[in-house]
Formats: sequence, C-alpha cells, structure tokens
Amino acid sequence: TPGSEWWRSAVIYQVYPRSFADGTGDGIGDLAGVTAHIPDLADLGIDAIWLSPFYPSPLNDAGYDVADYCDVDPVFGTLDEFDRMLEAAHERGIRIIVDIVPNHSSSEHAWFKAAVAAGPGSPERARYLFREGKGEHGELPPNNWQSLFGGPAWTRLTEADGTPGQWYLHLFDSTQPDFDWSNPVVHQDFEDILRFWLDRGVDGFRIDVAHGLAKEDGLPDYIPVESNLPIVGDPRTPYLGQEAVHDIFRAWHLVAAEYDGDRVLCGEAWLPSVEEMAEWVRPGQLHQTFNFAYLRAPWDADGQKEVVTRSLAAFAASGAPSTWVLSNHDTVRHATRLALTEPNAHGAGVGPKTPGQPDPIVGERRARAATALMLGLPGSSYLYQGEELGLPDVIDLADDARQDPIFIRSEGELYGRDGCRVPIPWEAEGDSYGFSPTGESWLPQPELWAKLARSEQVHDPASTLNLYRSLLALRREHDLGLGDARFEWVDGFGDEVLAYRNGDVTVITNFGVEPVALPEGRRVLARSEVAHVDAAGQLATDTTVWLAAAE
Ligand code: TEU
Repeated sequence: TPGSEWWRSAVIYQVYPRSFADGTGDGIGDLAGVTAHIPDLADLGIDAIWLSPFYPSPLNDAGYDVADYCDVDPVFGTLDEFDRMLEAAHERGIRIIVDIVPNHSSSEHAWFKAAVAAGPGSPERARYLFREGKGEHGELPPNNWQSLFGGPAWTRLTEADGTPGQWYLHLFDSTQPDFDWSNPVVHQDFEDILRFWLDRGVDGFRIDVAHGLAKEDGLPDYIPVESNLPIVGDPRTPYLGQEAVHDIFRAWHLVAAEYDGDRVLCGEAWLPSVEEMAEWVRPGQLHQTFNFAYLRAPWDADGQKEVVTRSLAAFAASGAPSTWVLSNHDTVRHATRLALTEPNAHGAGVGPKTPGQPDPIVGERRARAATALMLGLPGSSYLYQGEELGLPDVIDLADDARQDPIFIRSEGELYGRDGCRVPIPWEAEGDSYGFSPTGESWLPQPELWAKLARSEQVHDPASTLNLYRSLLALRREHDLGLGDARFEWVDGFGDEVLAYRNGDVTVITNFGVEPVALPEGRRVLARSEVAHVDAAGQLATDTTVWLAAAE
C-alpha cells in the first residue's frame, strides 16, 4: 500500500549478483540466475532484495566501479532481463532495491573519458575532482589524502592519457575517480539516474559511501586523529561526513517521494558510533542507514545489551527505524567473525587476521544464536546471501584466486573481501554446487559447500536454512518488526543471559558456559541449537530461544 513505509519493519536480503547464481554458464552470477531463484527467496520469507551493482563495469571493484548507470553489464544480462527479474519478484510480493554508486564512477565511464580528453578548465573536467599537483613541476599530489584501499588518493594523468599533468581524486581504487558534488551538473545527472530506475519500478536504493559525496571546500590536508577504524576511515576527515551531503539527500528524498511515497533510500555510512549513524540519517533525507555498530558489537551479554539499547534510543530520537545487520559483502561473515578469539573491531574488510583458526563449530552455533537474537528485534534487518545456509568466510583462498582490489593493493598483507563472496552452493553435487550450469565459478568453492548446499538443508528440519525460515515466518506472524513500543528487557536470568520481550514473544540468549533453566510452561516457538539434544527446559551455551507468552 502506498505510504506504508514498509521498510521500517522489513527483512531485506542482499543479493551479490556475481556470486548468487549463474544463469548463462560463464561462471559469473547474473540477473537470470536471480530470477530463477526468486521462488526460493519467497520460500525463505524475506520482504525485499537489495541488489548489489550489475551495471556496465570493468569490474575492478566488483561493479562498484560503474561505467554506465542506466544499463546492465552483458555479464549480468540486459535491461529486459532486469525487468523480468523485477516482475518475477513483485509477483511474489518481494520488493527490489538497487545499489547506486554516486561517490565515484569507473574511469571507463564516458564522463571520465571526456573529462580526460577535454583538458584542464573544461566543463567535462568539472564533473570530477581534478587539481594541479604541488611541487615545482606539479609532481606531488594536491593534498595528503589516502585512498581507503591504501596508497595516495590521487593519480596523475600521464602521456598515455593524452593530456598529462593534472591529478584526480579517488577515495577508493585509482579506477574509481570521485565526482565533484559541488557541481550542480552532478546533482542533475544523479537525479536523472534515480528517476530512470524509479520509472522502471524499483522500490528504492542502497546508496554507496553515502557519507563521502561532499568534500570540504578547498580540499585541505587531513590532520590525522586517533581512529579505531583504519579501513573504514576516520569519519572526521575533510572527505567523510561533511554537512553538504545533507543537501543532496534532501533533494533525493523529494525525488523518491514523487513515486507514490513508498520508495526507500538506505545510506551506507561507516560512522564510528550508532549515535553518529542515527543522527546522520535525519528526517526528510534518507529513510534509513545500516547499523554497523551492531555487527561490530562483542559477542557477550553486556556488549549485545549495550548496542541494542543504544541503537533503539538513537534511532528513536532520529525518527528513522532501527536497522540490524550481521554480514555483507565487505565484512567477514558472522559465522567466522563470531568464532574469532579476537574479532577485529570493525568486522570489515580485512578478513580474520588473528592467530589460529576460527572454530567452525563455535561459529555455527553463535551465528545461529545471533540471527535468532537479531530477527526478534523491532526495526528492519539486512541479511547477506548465504548466511541462511550458515556459510563461513572462506579464509584459505589462494592468493592468485583473489580479486578484491583491497587485497591486491595491499600486496598480500590483508585477506581482502573475497572470502565472503564465494559463490553460493545450491546443490550438493556438481562442479560448482549448482551455482553454474557449466560447473564454472569465478572464485573456487570449498568442499564444505557440499554439506551446506541448499538442497541438503531444505528437507532437514534442524538446518540453518530452516531456522531462518521459521524465524522469518514467526516474525511476520507476531509482527515483531513493528515499533519499539512493544520492546522491553527482561531481567532475572543472570549476568550472562540476555532476554527481551517484543510483543508476545520472549527471546532469551545464553552467552555463558553453563546451561540456563528456562521459565516453565512456556511454548517454545524456535530455538537455535545446531543439534536438538534433549533440551529439558535448559538453554545451552551460545543459543537463543523464542518463547510464546505465558498461557
Ligand atoms: O564500501 C564503502 C566503504 O566505506 C568501504 O571502505 C568498506 O568499508 C570497505 O569495503 C571495508 O573494508 C562501499 C562498498 O560496499 C564496497 O564494496 C566498495 O568497494 C566501496 O564502497 C567503493 O565503492
């Protein structure tokens, strides 16, 4: 229904197209693959899909380097296939939001090529951030900014470009030049792009690096301050979290509102605290933002209680719904992250760089418990493809198989983000576990995929897939996504247990080693244990239970 603000309580499932399902047999997932699996997603019980980029791209950063914002890369399909996918999803009551990348384009975009060709001072160059270098011959970068992927954030044009001399800014890879959002032409271009997809019927946008679009006037040097977010970047820089981004999103809000008031704008903004993230969304701008503080929270009762309490308070004050997320295509999958003895603080990008191997049994147990804790909370949850199968990060990919520019640029020091992007196992049999009809896969899949394949889980009542299905069905049945007014903490289970009530459902998680006695006479709606040992009214370590209201 128009104006329902469906996103406030939605469960939104991220499809990373190149790794989801391959319809054509080239070993790279595509839109035909998404369409083919819409029935499976309907069966899972999600409300919406967020589709990572599928636009024409040289794929240096997996499609977050867009060469044309209004088309589909032949690797992923065609605009017609996009329309068919959208229709198939809508027929099943699933909405689709697409990823928009407005901070930078690919250096292969016609706008950037024209900017290089046209030379200094031209209107073409003014779309991007070209500057003269410092030093006697302009041989030094215009300022000291560093790329979030490592190395200087500036690259100088050379003889090979035909117009040598100036430098251009790129907060990410050198093939991802940043736009100049102080130029009104850029605003107009992107409003046209939003309308292009809204007219096709998309239900909204996930906005990449939303806090990065505006840069401080004069592009001053960055004076580093202490930051615990080395990869994500310190947000108090001249290039992240600038006030001018809010003007952009006020305008975008109005564009989205022209379309029946039911299209959502969700911003990606890695800010250090949930208060900063919530304050950053603001009424009349983006509708919601990812709560990355949630995926960074430690796995213990105090840490989880604190992040949920602070998130609910901060988002209530902002007017935006609370959101929750445990994994995405930039982070270590939570089935691995939660099993690390010393999880990295931000859970993003750098892979499990801790001594020793994460224990897969602990990881599986905690991932299931964490999901059951998350899906009972009011607000909107984001799932990342494959987490419903309990997939871990693939941490032992060979160096030469890896494709993430973070890995490549850092000369082997980091694991990069490929480990969470390994193609999905649909079938236990076959060279690519049902990912591709030819058995090809752009990243090698581990043998473990045979056991975790969807075909193995779908008929097993104890599988992770069926845990997700029942949690999502119960969440819908009991309206758990609705507002915070129905939420309260429940005390009395001890220091290492966290319990809350949301409407008529009570959710209890045991973080301690000792089993905990459950209240008597309450119907169990769902429980997260991997194997259903006779629970006898007890809640084991690292598990979550959903209980019905007392009769
Ligand atoms: O990520 C934005 C971002 O801030 C990254 O630095 C992210 O924190 C990093 O991947 C973690 O190591 C978005 C996309 O989600 C990411 O996939 C892209 O690579 C990036 O923008 C550039 O478009």
